[in-house]
Parts: sequence; structure tokens; C-alpha cells
Amino acid sequence: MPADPPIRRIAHLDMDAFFASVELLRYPQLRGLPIVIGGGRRKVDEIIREKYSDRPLSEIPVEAFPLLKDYVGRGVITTATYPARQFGVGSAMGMMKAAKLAPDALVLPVDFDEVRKYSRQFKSIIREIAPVVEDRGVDEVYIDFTEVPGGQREGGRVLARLIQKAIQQQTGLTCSIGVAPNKLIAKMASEFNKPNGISIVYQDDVRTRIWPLPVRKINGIGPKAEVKLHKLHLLTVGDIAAQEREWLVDNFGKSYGAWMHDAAWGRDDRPVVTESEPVSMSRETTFDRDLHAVRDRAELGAIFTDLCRQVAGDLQRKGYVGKTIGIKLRYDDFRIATRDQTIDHFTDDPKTIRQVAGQCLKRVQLERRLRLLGVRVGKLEKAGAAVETAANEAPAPDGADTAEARPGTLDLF
Ligand code: DCP
Ligand code: MG
Repeated sequence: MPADPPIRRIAHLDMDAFFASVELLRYPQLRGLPIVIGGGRRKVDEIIREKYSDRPLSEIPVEAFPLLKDYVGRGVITTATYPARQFGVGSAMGMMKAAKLAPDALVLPVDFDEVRKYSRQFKSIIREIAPVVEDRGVDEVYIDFTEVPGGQREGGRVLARLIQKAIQQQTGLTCSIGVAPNKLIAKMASEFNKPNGISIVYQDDVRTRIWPLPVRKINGIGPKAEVKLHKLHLLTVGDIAAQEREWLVDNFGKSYGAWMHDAAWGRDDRPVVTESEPVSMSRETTFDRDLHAVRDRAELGAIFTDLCRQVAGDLQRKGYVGKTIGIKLRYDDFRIATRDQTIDHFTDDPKTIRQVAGQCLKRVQLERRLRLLGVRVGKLEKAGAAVETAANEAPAPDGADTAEARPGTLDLF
């Protein structure tokens, strides 16, 4: 008799307070303290390090680090350690607002190079143990446990523990893992026992462990869908599951409604995709103060050119070229505007990106002051695979996109 095929077991792994935990590796004296990461610049950090250049980083006194209550600026919190979260502060909260809740929390800036280094490292540790890994961004991955030796033991707990230990031993970082019959449930499960937790969910647990959760916990139900669900008096995943599929289709459209019904019942067949290619690369920056297209023209122009250079640098480093170039603005009233334009060849050239992005800028209103500016290159191909034309060739814009500057827009860039 052939053995039964193994049961599908998919893990979702998410690092704990990732950016903050990376900082704690070099400042272990701060462990256990409330810390928020944010503020953007590394200046503060450099001042401290210079002052204490006579000793290792781990011996800089805790008192030397800046406190959240002394922070002045418009930065937003990127993440917070778990002790800081007890005060109600967390990702995306303004730092000045957070200072009211946790005045004595320490503030550290993000070090992207360091974060990327650890991101690569923890992913490669996982791949050595379980090869089918889907990269989902800087601090999370899906892992297919199904065929991995030991992946079925205790529903995946044994393998999850092994991965957790290996990451902790080799990097000093902790993570949380959910193991479930599919990606959808695994993603929710990895949050159940954060930080440094493991949770195992079986298909039969959907009723008891998934249905009580608020609808937003389903990865794919965003703020807009949530508002609409609430209006229909559907608050939990179970509330959605209790609806007829046809009713959901009537209210949310054929594909989204049907997907929602499946999701609420914990059904999801998506495979773990090992090689995920990026669809776009972008860089954006929030200004220290709002800038005006005319009055701050020089400053804005320099930042814009810099962003284009950075995106071009990212493309070149990672070996991609792209065809669609776009911009994003956030006005002082927080409204967002985006424009993009597709050119007839693939590029990673900063000048070309600058030129096409400049064209896009002509198509937005520039009377209000700006808070944020971003540049994106999409429709990516691997550099070798794309048929390229000369790098310095002038981009030929799409017919539809050669709109004249409209009244009210400014020809600045
Ligand atoms: N991040 C960010 N901006 C946000 C949210 C997160 O830059 N609005 C960054 C900082 C986080 C990292 O991404 O450290 C991972 O995001 P998570 O949502 O996984 O948050 P953490 O890993 O910090 O905490 P948790 O333990 O809840 O996963
Ligand atoms: Mg995380």
C-alpha cells in the first residue's frame, strides 16, 4: 500500500520588532527598554558614537541615548520594541504624538543597510533547513513544510522550533511562526503568539481560532473593504463565513466576493512561490518641512534628482531595468497624487528616469505645498533579459501621456 500523501503544511514566519531588534544587537544595554525606531536620520546616532568613540558601542551608557519626549520633528514611528508597545505606541504613529504616550522611550534611527544584511541572513538560514521559501519583504517569508523531513511532526511545530532556534543562534534575533494548511491561515497564525512564539493551526480550528477575529486580520481585506463590511454589520471573519457566497458576490463583485467567502472558510490554494521577482522599485522621502514647487524650487529639484539617482542605483545593483516611470506626491493636506509614463525601452539610467519623472511632474497640480516626493520604476525585467537600446537615448513617451502642461500646473522640472 502506498503511503498517504503528506498533508499540506505552510508556515509564515515574521521577525519580531524587526528594525528595533536589529538595533538591539549592537546596543544590547538597551534590551528590555521601551525603544522606538524612527526619525529617519542617523545624525543622533553619529553624535553619540563620536562622543563615546573610546569604547565599544555596547558600553555607551543608556543615559546617552535621546528620549522620545525631546524629539522635535515630523517623523513617524517605523516600529517599537514590545516594552514600548505597552504604552500604546507602534508603527505609523507620529513621533510627537507617541511622545505623549511614552515620553521616556528611547529613539533610534533606522539603519537600512544593517536591516537588509540581517534580512538576507535570516532568509538564508531558513533556506538551508527548508528550501521552499517565498520572500514576502524585509522581515517575512512563507515556507512550505509539506515535504521537508520532520515538517509534519506535531503539525509543523518541531520544524518551526528548529528554524526559530537556528535564527536565534546565528543572528540573535527572534521571530514568530504560524503553521497552517495554507498561506492565508499561516499569516494570521504567526501573529497569535508574538513575540518569539509558534502557533499551529489545523483546518478544523478555523471555526474556533479564525472566525472570532476581526475582518481586517484577513490579508487582502484592507481599510476600504473593512468599512463596507462594517456597514453591512459584518465584524468578524465568522460573520463573513455565515453569508451566502452569492450574497458576497452581489455586494463585493464576482472575484472579490468569491475570494472573501473562500478566505473566511480558510480556503486558499496559492502555492509558495520561491522566486518572486520585484514588480517595481521606488524611493520616496518626507521633507523636514513642507516645500513649495516655486519658492523651494532648487531644494525640491535637488531632492528629486537624488531620488532618481537612488532608484537607478537600486535597479543597477539588483540587475533590473524598467519601462514605467512614475512619481508620487503627498500634499500638505495629505492628499496623494501619482502619475506615471511608459517609455519604449527598458532603462536603469538616472538621467532617463529623471527626465521621464520630470514629465510626470508636469501633469500634477503644484500649487499646494508638498510633504513627500517619491519616484518609482515599474514593469521591470532582469537587465540581461530585456532588449535594450542605448542608455542615453531620449525616451519616447507614450502617445497618451504627452499631455501638454495643463493650466494650474507648473513647468518646473
Ligand atoms: N515597517 C515600516 N513601516 C511600517 C511598518 C513596518 O517601515 N508602517 C518596518 C519596520 C518593521 C518591519 O517593517 O520592523 C517589519 O514590519 P512588521 O509589521 O513585521 O513589524 P515588526 O517586525 O517591527 O513587529 P512585529 O513583531 O509585530 O512583527
Ligand atoms: Mg515583524
